[in-house]
Amino acid sequence: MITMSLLSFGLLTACGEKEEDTAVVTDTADTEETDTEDTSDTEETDTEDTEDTSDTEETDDPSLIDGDGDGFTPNEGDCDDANADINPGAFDNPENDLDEDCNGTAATVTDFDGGLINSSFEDVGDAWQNLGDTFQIYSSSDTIWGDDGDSGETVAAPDGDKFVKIWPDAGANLYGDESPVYQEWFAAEDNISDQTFYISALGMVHESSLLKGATEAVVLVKCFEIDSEGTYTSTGEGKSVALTADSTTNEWVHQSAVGTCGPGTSVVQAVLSLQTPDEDVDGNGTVDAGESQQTGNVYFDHVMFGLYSN
Ligand SMILES: [Ca+2]
Ligand SMILES: [Ca+2]
Ligand SMILES: [Ca+2]
Ligand SMILES: [Ca+2]
Repeated sequence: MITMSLLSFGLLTACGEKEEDTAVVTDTADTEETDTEDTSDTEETDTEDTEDTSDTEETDDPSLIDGDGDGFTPNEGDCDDANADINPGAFDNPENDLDEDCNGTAATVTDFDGGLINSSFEDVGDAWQNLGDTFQIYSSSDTIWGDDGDSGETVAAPDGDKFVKIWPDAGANLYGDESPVYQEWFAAEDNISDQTFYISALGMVHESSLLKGATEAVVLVKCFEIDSEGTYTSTGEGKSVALTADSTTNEWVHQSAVGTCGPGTSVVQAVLSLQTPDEDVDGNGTVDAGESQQTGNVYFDHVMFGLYSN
């Protein structure tokens, strides 16, 4: 009996404790209520805050979200928010029928008074000028070799069997350290002033080209006004993203540039060029005035040049 009583007592106590526990829980519930009430005030404030941020949440509107991370929302003129290469700040490549800059028109390159060229150098003829003896057309080989032809490294021409090779030559550097070849058009009436021109080409700095450092293979649009004494003054220029000797890939790389010729322009040039920065050629530890690389070469093929419209 005693045991039973004890057990009952134990059970009762346990129940009592449980009740007490529950009571405690209820208490906490009370406190929670109070807490909730308390915090609900803050929540109201939070809600106000959320209303503020809800402005950002309203950006659930796709036209206000920069979906492709190119810096422009559709509302800001991104006409393809799933393609980061297409936005109002992009360059509109005139060779692909795409309106990359979202101005409503796909840019084009067109002829102007017979000025359009599209040269694979299969028929280079006398169309391209050179300054001094700065370029050579490879006509019999479809491969590129080092200067002495003994590097063992060869790269095929993009197609066909000709391309242009350019290298520095004493007296050939019309524009500082450039060694250019070019085609040149003179204004008929005023058809060149205030026009934008486009040049593109495949370019290459081959590892066997003997070039070093920041040496560049570039394509340029150059515009000039020529005075009565025949002096050329620049009225505009466009330069490609350069291929450098440091980033030699041994592959043909597409590069392009646009240049707008200002008022008074009387000549526009399509230029393919090798540019060499000043360099310590003699190894005396300093770069002396006029000291630059005088060896090496770059290659170009598939040049397109004409009027740029967008
Ligand atoms: Ca975008
Ligand atoms: Ca885009
Ligand atoms: Ca385009
Ligand atoms: Ca466009």
